[in-house]
Amino acid sequence: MKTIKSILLGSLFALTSTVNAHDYKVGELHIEHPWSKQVPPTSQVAAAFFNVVSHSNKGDELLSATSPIAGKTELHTHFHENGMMKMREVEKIDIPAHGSQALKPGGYHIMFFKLNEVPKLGEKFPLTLTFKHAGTIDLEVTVEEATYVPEGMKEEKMDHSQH
Ligand SMILES: [Cu+2]
Repeated sequence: MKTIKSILLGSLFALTSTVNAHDYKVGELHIEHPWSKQVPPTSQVAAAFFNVVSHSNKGDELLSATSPIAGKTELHTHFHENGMMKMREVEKIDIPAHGSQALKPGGYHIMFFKLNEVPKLGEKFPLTLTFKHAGTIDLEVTVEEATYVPEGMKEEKMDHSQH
């Protein structure tokens, strides 16, 4: 009975694009549900998030990201300064051996500038990631609602009005 229920649930999720989690594999890295937070149609910036799970014996590094939607794409982190949340570019994002690294609102993220097109809710857009050891992978980022909270972050309450 449990199996049937799972299958039914599975097909239900497959039909509903906005809650359809999708995973990618590059080398020994799994990239879980790349997503972007919906932004206003006039926005000049957007951000993308995902979880990276490593099954490798050695650490890796996310070195760069590119997307046709943006004139410029950077790896970013958030930090607190004088009670304000700010962000800055980082050279790389470490992926620990046999561990995971979450890109999420309020933490590491992919930042898109000079948008050629503003991604709309329910759409997907291409993103290319390059890792030091695992290499390069093309994936698709799903645009989620502004209120979307990823798995594993639902218990956290944080202000991430920027992204
Ligand atoms: Cu940023």
